[in-house]
Amino acid sequence: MKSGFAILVGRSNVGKSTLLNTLVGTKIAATSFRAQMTRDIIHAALNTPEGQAVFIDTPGIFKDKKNRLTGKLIEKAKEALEGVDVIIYVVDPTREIGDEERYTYGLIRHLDVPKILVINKSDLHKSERKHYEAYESWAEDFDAVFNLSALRASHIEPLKSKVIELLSEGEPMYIDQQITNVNDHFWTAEIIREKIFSVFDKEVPYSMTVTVDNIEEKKDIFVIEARILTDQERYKKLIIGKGGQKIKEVGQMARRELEQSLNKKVFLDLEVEVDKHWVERV
Ligand SMILES: Nc1nc2c(ncn2[C@@H]2O[C@H](COP(=O)(O)OP(=O)(O)OP(=O)(O)O)[C@@H](O)[C@H]2O)c(=O)[nH]1
Ligand SMILES: [Mg+2]
Repeated sequence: MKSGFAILVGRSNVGKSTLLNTLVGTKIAATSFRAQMTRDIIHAALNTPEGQAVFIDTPGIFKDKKNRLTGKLIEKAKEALEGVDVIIYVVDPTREIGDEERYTYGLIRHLDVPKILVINKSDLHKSERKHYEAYESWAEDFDAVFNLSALRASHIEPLKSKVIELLSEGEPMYIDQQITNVNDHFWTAEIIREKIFSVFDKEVPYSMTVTVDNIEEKKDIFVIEARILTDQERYKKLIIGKGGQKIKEVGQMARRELEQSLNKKVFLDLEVEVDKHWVERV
């Protein structure tokens, strides 16, 4: 049987997490139209008759903002590259190849591991994918190139087959029903954080984290206790909103998605706290 790790790397927002979810057919990683959604290394295993590929989602490389969070995320992505069997380098053809892309490519270029180039967002009109040819001209540095849409799940099968083909023989890493390193608390927190990314703009998404303290399954309802931790009192006020309007909106969006996935009613107890040290724990 084939077995191994295939890592998804690239700039922030190119669609790595969307691709991870599409590859395994279930939502494991949170996604957002805002940069820097992913902050952790997330595994999702794909089992096929030929073997198992464990896809690794990583924080996107983001060079515009110099802050502690960004520095930590880049370090995590770099560390995750160690010991992988295949690199899937994901690019967004709507964005120009600039310093950030060259820096990102520089992280993997020298690695002696099979590399696949994924030019994502093929569902968008050609006129939006202005830089397609520029990325495609890198083809000779890669073992394979795929033009696909992670969002629409189009042209995904050839990528799966290629990854499996590039893996060596070995035992599967994830067995029984387990396909991910993500536990219920983490996953629930990510869904809530995803909703905060979609409700708030500017600095709020980058000034907070979510932690789930308790998940209790009762006969016909899940009772979930979670906290949003944020840097400053003024962000706490923004997150709560006038008369609690904003936090209510976040809570409702998260609850709806959680109920759908868990197939059960959810009571979500969501609090906001100031914690200046949350970044240290990322
Ligand atoms: N049109 C289109 N949009 C896509 C596609 N794949 C991802 N997106 C969108 O691109 C945005 C970023 O997607 P993510 O999957 O969160 O990107 P990421 O690379 O994981 O981002 P970070 O976690 O910040 O590094 C979201 O709005 C997605 O819906 C695609 O194939 N087509
Ligand atoms: Mg991501």
